[in-house]
Order: sequence, then C-alpha cells, then structure tokens
Amino acid sequence: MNKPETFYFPQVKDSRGNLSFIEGGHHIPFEIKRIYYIYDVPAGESRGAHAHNFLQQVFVAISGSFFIDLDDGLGTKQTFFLSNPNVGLFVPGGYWRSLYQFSSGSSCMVLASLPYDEGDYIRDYATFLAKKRDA
Ligand code: T46
Repeated sequence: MNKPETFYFPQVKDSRGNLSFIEGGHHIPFEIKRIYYIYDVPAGESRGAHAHNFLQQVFVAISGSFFIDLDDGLGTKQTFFLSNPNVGLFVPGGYWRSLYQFSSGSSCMVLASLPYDEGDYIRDYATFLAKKRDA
C-alpha cells in the first residue's frame, strides 16, 4: 500500500456478538511500533491538523464514528468516514490530516509504524505545502 485506502479486518460473528482481530505482520502493511487511542473527544472538537514525514498509520473507529480529511499537499483531498470497527484506514507519510465530528462515545485507535517522535511532525500547513512542492 502506498496511498490512503480502507481495508477490512477479519470478523467472527456469532450469537454473542462480533469479534475482529489484527495480527502484526499479517493484517497491517508495516511493523506496529506503537498503538494509541483518542477518546472522550468533546462535541465540536477536532484532532490532528498536521502531517507526518515518515509515519505510517492505520486508523480504526473502535466505537462510534468520525471523519478524516486527508490532503497530499499536491491538490488531492479525500474525506473518509470511519464507523465500522472492522475497517482500517491506511495512511502513509506525507498527508495532512484532520479528524472531526466525533460521535458521542467514539474511540479512534491508531496503529503506528514508529515510536512517538515530535521531529516527524509538520504542524504548519504552509511549511507542509512548501515541502511537498519542493520534493
Ligand atoms: C495523529 C492524530 C490523528 C505522546 O506523548 N505520544 C503519542 O504517541 C502521541 C500520539 C501523542 N503524545 C503527546 C504529544 C502531545 O503533547 O500527546 C499530546 C497530544 O498529541 P497531539 O496534539 O499530536 O494529538 P492529535 O490528536 O492532534 O494527533 C494525534 C497524533 O499525534 C497524530 O499522529 O495522526 O492523533
């Protein structure tokens, strides 16, 4: 995978409910180095509004729903709506992202290819555009 796309995790359904699973080295297109999750987002708040140089991520709406806007800085913008816990959204490095309209009680789990490193963030949009333009 080298562009943003959604894909399905396995799902086991029975009378007790649903179970999905994610195996490193099998269901994720990178080695998982970190997992974090976003929850209890107040109504009207948004998260993100930055890009990563190299970090690859898979976003999962573990509960509830939210939107993710992705911008490649070269004119292509996409909006994804995540609401299904057995769907992952793969996002490679180099995309400006904004998460918003979190439904009440929603949780966003993120599988990441690198440990936390503030040096990998681009938090200024003009800098992001300039970097993409000059690449
Ligand atoms: C992303 C969006 C969707 C850590 O110490 N370790 C971590 O692994 C993370 C992710 C964050 N932090 C600290 C850094 C800041 O002091 O937690 C604080 C909040 O982080 P940030 O403002 O970056 O949160 P979001 O929700 O805007 O962004 C996060 C991720 O940073 C980012 O990778 O794509 O979620």
